[in-house]
Amino acid sequence: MGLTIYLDGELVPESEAKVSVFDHGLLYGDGIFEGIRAYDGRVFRLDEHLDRLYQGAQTLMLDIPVSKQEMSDALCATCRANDIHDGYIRLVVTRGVGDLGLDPRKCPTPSVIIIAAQIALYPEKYYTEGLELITCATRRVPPDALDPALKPLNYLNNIMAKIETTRAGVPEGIMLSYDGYVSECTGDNLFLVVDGALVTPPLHIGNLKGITRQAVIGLAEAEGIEVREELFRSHQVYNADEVFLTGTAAELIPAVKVDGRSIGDGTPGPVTGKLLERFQQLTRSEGTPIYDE
Ligand code: PXG
Repeated sequence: MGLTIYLDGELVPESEAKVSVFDHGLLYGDGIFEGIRAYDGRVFRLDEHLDRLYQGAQTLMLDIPVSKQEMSDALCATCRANDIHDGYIRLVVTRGVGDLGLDPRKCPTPSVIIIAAQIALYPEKYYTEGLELITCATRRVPPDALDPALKPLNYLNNIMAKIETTRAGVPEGIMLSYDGYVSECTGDNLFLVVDGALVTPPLHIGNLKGITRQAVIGLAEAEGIEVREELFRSHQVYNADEVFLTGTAAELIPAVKVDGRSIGDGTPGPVTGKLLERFQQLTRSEGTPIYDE
């Protein structure tokens, strides 16, 4: 049985959820998206995801045809239609149907798509044993070329790096900024633990302001752990006490080997473990209710 999809104001069966070949989301990657989690019948940090989406739309001069409240209602209705309590929600806004030129003015109506599905969780051993990472040759798009605050439908920069990690036989990889500083992973933010403090690259070098990143920073501060946003290179990663990734799908995943160097003692570290536990408590203690409570 297929899913029920929200498409432009209607809930339709997956088999009828189709977009035009003239949609500029397809022709040019002109559009934006969010990946969101539901835990135990509630949507985690929905307002933050909607703020990021609507701010991206403002920058792209993309008029989302529904208000934030209507979007929130539509997203919860889509979850209910698919009986989602714990799941992964993909929210997509495309520029809509236009002609074969770039000009967005030829696309009068953006399309809104919401997919609410069961989540394909990462294997348990990622959390218990930790990941091996490589540093990718593909550099992150510089922030003066495309603002990293956007989550554009064109993810080719990240996909090029993902192809490298797959060819190297590892699940994730580190992307550097154009001038060689550590930026983030292909679909996750990156943190180091150094002498008990958390260190993560600042947003201005071109990484996404991840919702999970922000939540983890808040949790660390609440635990009395010092958090610093600073620039660093691969050397600091190789010599960190702990390394972990954050993302909506990943939550927090430890990395224990980077470019063949063991991190710390080569096993997931205690600070990562503590923050993962706190994050899992957080996801189950707040959120926008999908069902009447
Ligand atoms: N950096 C990048 C480049 C991302 O795409 C994150 C960080 C983490 O952000 P959040 O807000 O989720 O904490 C992302 C988001 C996938 C996949 O299938 C991952 C993302 C988006 C789409 C697909 O791995 N990551």
